[in-house]
Amino acid sequence: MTNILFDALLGQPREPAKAFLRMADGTEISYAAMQALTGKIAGALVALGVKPGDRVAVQVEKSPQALALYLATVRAGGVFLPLNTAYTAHEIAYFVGDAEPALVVCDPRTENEIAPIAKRAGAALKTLAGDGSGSLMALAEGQPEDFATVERTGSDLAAILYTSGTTGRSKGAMLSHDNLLSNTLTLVDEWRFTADDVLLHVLPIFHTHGLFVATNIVLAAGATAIFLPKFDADEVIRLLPASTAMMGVPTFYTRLLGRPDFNRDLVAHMRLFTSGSAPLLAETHVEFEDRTGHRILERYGMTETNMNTSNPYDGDRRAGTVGFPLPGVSIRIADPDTGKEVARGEIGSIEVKGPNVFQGYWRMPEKTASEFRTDGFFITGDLGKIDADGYLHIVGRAKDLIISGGYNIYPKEIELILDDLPGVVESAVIGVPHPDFGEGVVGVIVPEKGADITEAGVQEAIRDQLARFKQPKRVFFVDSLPRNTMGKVQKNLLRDEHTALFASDQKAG
Ligand code: MLC
Ligand code: AMP
Repeated sequence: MTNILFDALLGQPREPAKAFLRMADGTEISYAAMQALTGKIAGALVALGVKPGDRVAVQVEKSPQALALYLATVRAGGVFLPLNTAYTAHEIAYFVGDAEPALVVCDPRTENEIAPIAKRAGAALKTLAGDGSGSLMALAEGQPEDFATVERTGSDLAAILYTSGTTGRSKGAMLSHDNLLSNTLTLVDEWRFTADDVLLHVLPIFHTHGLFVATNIVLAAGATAIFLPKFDADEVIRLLPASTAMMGVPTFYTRLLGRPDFNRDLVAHMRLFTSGSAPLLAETHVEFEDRTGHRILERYGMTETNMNTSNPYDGDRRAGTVGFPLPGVSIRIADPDTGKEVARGEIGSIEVKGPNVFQGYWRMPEKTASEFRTDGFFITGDLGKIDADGYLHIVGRAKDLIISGGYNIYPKEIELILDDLPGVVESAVIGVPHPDFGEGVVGVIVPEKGADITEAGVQEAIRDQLARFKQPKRVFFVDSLPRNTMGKVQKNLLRDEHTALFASDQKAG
C-alpha cells in the first residue's frame, strides 16, 4: 500500500528520534512523535466519517497539532483544506458551502459561529486550539498510533487551497500528491536542503509557502524546523543564530532591516534566506546584502502551481528577477491574446507547464478550461519577460490583484461588498505602495448625492464581512471614477493620486 505524499514525507523517518519541530521554548517533537500523532489524528478522522477523497476544512492557529492534522488528513486519504485564520465566518461560509467537507475543524473560540455553517454543509465539527487542546485532540487521544495509511496514487488530491478570483468568487485549486511531492523534491535539491538544516519556520501554515514549501521540504530532507506561531522580529532575531535557513515574504525582510540589532554576526552561519509570494524590491535585496553579506534567493510561485522558478543556489542571484524555471518546469512568455510565444526579451503573459501545475479549480470546469491553453500551459495572470541570460522578470499583473504582506487580495471581492453598502453608487479598490506590506488597500467610493456616509462608517460596516487584512486601510469619496473611452475605470490614475498615502507608515520589527 502506498500513499505517495505521506510515505515520502513521514512514512519511514530516517532518524525517528530526531527533532522534527523545535518550539520557541526549546521543547521538541521528534519525527517518531509526529508520526504517532498523525496516526492518532487519522484514526479520529476516520471515526468522524472522513473517507478517501473527503475534504477536511481547517481554520486553526499554527501549532504542531495543526501540522499533524494536515499530515493525518493526507495519511487518511482525505483532502486538506486550510483556511486563513483572519477569515470571518461570512467568508468561511462560502468555502465550506462550496467545498462540502466531511469535517470542519475550527478554533474553540469560533465554534459557536462556525457550528451552523458546518451543519448546513452536513459536515462534522471539531475544535483545535493553538495550545493543542480541543475536541479533535480529545478524540485522537483514544486512537491507536499505528493507523493503516490509506492508499493514494499520484493523481489523487492531497489538498484544495482557495484563491480569490477576478470575479470576486474564490476558486479552490486542486493539488494532487504528485503536484506537491514533485515540487518538494525539486526544491530540496535546488536549495540544497539536508538533514543538517534547521529552518526558522515563521510563515503561516494555511498557504502554499508555509505549508508546502517550508514544511514539506523540512520533512523530505529529514531536517528540523524551529516552529514559531508567527513572524515576530524579536523572536526571529533571538532564534536566527540557532538556524541555518529561513523562508519569508518581503515584509519579513524589510521588518528585519528596520531593526538596528539585525546584523552580520547574527546570521554569520546562516546558509539560506529565500523570499517569495510578493515582489522583493531590488533595494531590499541590496540593503540586505550590505547589512548581512547574504544575497536573498528570490523565487516565484503560486497556489495553483507551487514553485515555478528560482534564482540559482550556486550562481548569480539577481535582484529584481525570480531566476530560472525549476527542473522539469516549462515557462514561456506568450502573447496574452493568442498564447503564441513572444521573442526573447519581450513582455507577455507568463505561462507554466509541469508536474507542479494543479489539477484545476474545484467544480469549476469552465473556469479551469479558460485558464489553460490547449497545449496544457497554465496562464498565471502575471506579466513578465525573460532576459538574455534566461532570468525571468515579473513586470506586472494582467489580473487585478493586490498583494499585501504576501496575501492576495482581489479588488473585485471588496468592491462588491462596498457597492452593496447603503449610500454607495460604485467603488474602486486599489493597491498603493506601502512600506511594510508592499501594497496597501485603498477604497475609492462614489456616494449617492446627499448620502450620510463616512470613512469610519464604511470601515465599521464591512468589519464582519471581510478578513481584516483585506479591509481598505483608507477610504476616500469622489464625485465620479475616472474612466477611459471604453468605460473602464482607470485604476492607474487613482493609484497615481494616492501613491504617497502610506509613505510614512514604516513598521520596524
Ligand atoms: C496583518 N495585517 C495585514 C497583513 N497582515 N494587513 C495587510 N496585509 C497583511 N498581510 C494587519 C492586521 O489585520 C492588523 O490590522 C495588523 O496588520 C496587525 O496584525 P498582525 O496579525 O499583528 O500582523 P502581523 O503578525 O504583523 O502580520 C504581518 C505578516 C503576515 C506580514 C507577518 O501578514 C504574514 O505572515 N504574511 C505572510 C503571508 C504568506 O504566508 N503568504 C504566502 C501566500 S502563498 P489592525 O488594523 O487590526 O491593526 C503564495 C505563493 C507563493 O503566495 O509564491 O509563495
Ligand atoms: P497566491 O495566489 O497567493 O499563490 O499568489 C501568487 C501570486 O503571487 C503570483 O501570481 C505572483 O503575482 C505573486 N508572486 C509570487 N512570488 C512572487 C515573486 N517572487 N515576485 C513577484 N510576485 C510574486
